[in-house]
Amino acid sequence: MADHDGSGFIDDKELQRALSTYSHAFSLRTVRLLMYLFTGSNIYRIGPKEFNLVFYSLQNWRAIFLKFDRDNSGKIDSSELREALLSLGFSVSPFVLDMLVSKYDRTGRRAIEYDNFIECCLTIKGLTEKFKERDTMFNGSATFTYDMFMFSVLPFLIA
Ligand SMILES: [Ca+2]
Repeated sequence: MADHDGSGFIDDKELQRALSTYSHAFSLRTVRLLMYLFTGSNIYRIGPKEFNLVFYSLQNWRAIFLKFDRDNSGKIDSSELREALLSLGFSVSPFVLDMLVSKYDRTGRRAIEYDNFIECCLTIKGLTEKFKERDTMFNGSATFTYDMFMFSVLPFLIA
């Protein structure tokens, strides 16, 4: 059903439509970020197997969102985000946490809505993985050439 044009693949707009009817509206940016993380490429096209993986991973993110929205406000504030990230194994400094809330809050109320929460977590997860690939001593420090750095970071900026 999600394969609207019957091509045998799901493109970014088809995925956006499929996921948005399920529970919430997703921005094309979040959808593309999901596709990038599941395919490792910037070709916005997935098959049935990846479609299932994306679908179930979103259910997982939804559960995390609901669990850490402690006050049931429908949004994740700074302390809720800190706990959610910690539970995922990401220990960010107060400075980074503050930057995340200002960047992903589109409401102006220092709180992050569902779609932006997913976008935020996917970005943190993806960037942390890129960093860890280079943190060979596991001491929180990594060496990048300029090129490697750009290759690691750019997909998250322009997904
Ligand atoms: Ca909340």
